Amino acid sequence: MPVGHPGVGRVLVVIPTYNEAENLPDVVARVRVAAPAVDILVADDNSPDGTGALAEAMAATDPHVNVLHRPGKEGLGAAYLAGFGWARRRGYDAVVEMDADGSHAPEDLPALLAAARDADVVIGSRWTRGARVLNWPLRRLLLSRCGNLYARLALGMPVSDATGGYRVYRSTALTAMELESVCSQGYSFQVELSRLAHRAGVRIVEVPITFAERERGASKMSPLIVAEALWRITTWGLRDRRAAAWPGRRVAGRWP
Ligand SMILES: Nc1nc2c(ncn2[C@@H]2O[C@H](COP(=O)(O)OP(=O)(O)OP(=O)(O)O)[C@@H](O)[C@H]2O)c(=O)[nH]1
Ligand SMILES: [Mg+2]
Repeated sequence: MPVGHPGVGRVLVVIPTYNEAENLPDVVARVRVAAPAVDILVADDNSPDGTGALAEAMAATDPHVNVLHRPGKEGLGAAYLAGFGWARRRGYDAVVEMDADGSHAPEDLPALLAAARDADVVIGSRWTRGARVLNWPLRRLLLSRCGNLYARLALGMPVSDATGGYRVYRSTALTAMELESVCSQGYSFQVELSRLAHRAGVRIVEVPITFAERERGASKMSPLIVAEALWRITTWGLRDRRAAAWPGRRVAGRWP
């Protein structure tokens, strides 16, 4: 009898949380209905609103739900890396990234997992044919479109939604991706992982999703997070160009 999801294996959905008490129960319940065989790990950064305790209560009644309590707010990237490590130590075959705010519809998860049968990384994309983005203000649409255009041009990646955070990674891909070099704290984490996957030569596919603006709770998006992404994408782009111009030359440190 095969274990987990057909063609993919044992799947862990990692949901990073910071003050998502209003959203988490609904998202967890929807994941359990949409993909009953997957396990869930809530990676909570000691949310002041009690999200961690709420997750603990769900875990107490459902063996598919687990909680990773982290000491304090360290950013999305650190929470995901801790979740990936948790999955690796327990032998999961694939890890899913999903936001807790309802923007990533759990109902799209079966399509992402189906695509993972023939791919190493599946990106739930807002910017491929068939995708829908609901209730996003114009400034967020523009930020996402321009950010993705810049990332694609700077990094030369054939990915239309490099900033999207609804993804499936096969564990073999994560192993190939040099995660120890990851330095992003905020949402540039998604671009950084796209770049590492592209550089590792793993198979990346994009699947259209329906993305909706959060209805409850506060966004953690900030000008600092946008600035980090811009800075890092520029740095990686310059570094890649320098490496292409002088192949074989050793590049010291993190500066391009
Ligand atoms: N553990 C942890 N989770 C975080 C942190 N920052 C954000 N998150 C979670 O990461 C997910 C995405 O955060 P959001 O605030 O929705 O960010 P976003 O989706 O880029 O921005 P919006 O479109 O404005 O919602 C949510 O589940 C957050 O709770 C953090 O520092 N630690
Ligand atoms: Mg969000």
